[in-house]
Amino acid sequence: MRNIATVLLASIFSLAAATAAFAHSELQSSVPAANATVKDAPKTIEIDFSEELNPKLSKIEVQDSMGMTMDKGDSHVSDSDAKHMSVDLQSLSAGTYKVLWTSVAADDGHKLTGTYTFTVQP
Ligand SMILES: [Cu+2]
Repeated sequence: MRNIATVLLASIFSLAAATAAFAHSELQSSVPAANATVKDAPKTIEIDFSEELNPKLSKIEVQDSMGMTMDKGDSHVSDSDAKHMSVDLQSLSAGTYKVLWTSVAADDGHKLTGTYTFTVQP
């Protein structure tokens, strides 16, 4: 009986761990896409996440190859879609840019960060 209880408890714990992992808000897709080369300089960065975001703590920043800020500092989660975040960009010339995102899941407050680059090549 004791063994069954232990196994049961173990499976409840691993289920809980799997559920918690789902609550992390991962990057699902972005425009421009990670590692993309685009002809026209984008005016915004758009990212869709796997879970609803905390709008106060989640953000996107964009830097040029020198580490200069190239976004307009207006990163925000969409009012109509809490999984969607965007930021407006200054005018980008040819070059490679780095997108740095921070997602904080609305439900459990778990934080993730990530970066990717894209290239503007008119
Ligand atoms: Cu989580």
